[in-house]
Amino acid sequence: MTFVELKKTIERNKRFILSTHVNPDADAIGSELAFYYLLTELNKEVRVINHNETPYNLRFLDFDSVIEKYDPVIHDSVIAEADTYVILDLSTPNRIVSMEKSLLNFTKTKICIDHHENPDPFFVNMVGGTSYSATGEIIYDFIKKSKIVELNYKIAYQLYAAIMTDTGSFRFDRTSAKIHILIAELLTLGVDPTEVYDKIYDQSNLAKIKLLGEALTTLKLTKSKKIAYMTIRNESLERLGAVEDDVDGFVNYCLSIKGILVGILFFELKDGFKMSMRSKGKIPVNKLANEFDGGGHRNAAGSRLFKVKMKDYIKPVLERAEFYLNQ
Ligand SMILES: [Mn+2]
Repeated sequence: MTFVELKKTIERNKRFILSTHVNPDADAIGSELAFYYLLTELNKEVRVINHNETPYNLRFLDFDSVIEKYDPVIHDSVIAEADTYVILDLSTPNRIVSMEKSLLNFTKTKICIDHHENPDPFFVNMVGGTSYSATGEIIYDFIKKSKIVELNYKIAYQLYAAIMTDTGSFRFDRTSAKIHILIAELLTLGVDPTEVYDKIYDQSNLAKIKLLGEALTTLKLTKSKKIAYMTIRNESLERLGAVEDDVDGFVNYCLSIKGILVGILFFELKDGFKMSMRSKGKIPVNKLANEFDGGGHRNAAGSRLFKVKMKDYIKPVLERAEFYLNQ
């Protein structure tokens, strides 16, 4: 679907439902809210309904408290009365989890705005594509090219959070000159980059940082010195008062070591364990994850195994990781 078609669809319709993926990140929440402000400028009726509650470090983005947590009793009738269902930052219906049925049953206009690979053919009206660094960048382009609304501070604030986080603070490989130019425009509209970064990233609980400290003391390299791995015992979480989500991002410390090409975090759970894998360049950690019932992308993958002991898997996983290193 082109921007021209999207603009026409918006102009023709009145009641909109917006939703995003499970465990929403700042691109998910920021894109939804930017699109919400765009639609409300045009006097549309808009409801933003998500499977999850907004994570605590992203609640500041929802300064007008518009995001609702999906409850079929309340929302199924609201969705049935809408004429347009827009999902943002995902392109496979099962990633809205409890809301999937409401989307599959929706017979009126469905629109998907996303930048992930391999969108599900279920979505006929796709906007965006993999050339975009973030869903927020698609919305920026749409606003600029269609001139559907004027860019304002509220929209710019959401788009900044979306694009800053999805580009890894402007360092991932889709960070282009164009991104920096559009970011300059967002800052001109009054967005404070120091404030947004601090609110998203510098709000950790003490327990999380203590857990990171313990994880880092377990860091080891394999014989090739190209693979770094860490282990976290379930006992540590309980003792420190940390939660499963606190472990997000720890694996990246493995890749921050000079010469390391693959990083693996082994994370023990009550009924099994989880692995997070990261790699540089062409090393396919998704293939490694596949061998252990997992999956993902070439440079970021993972797996969760039930009813097995983590210690029995560390050696075989590292051996297979060495294999992919040498492919
Ligand atoms: Mn995204």
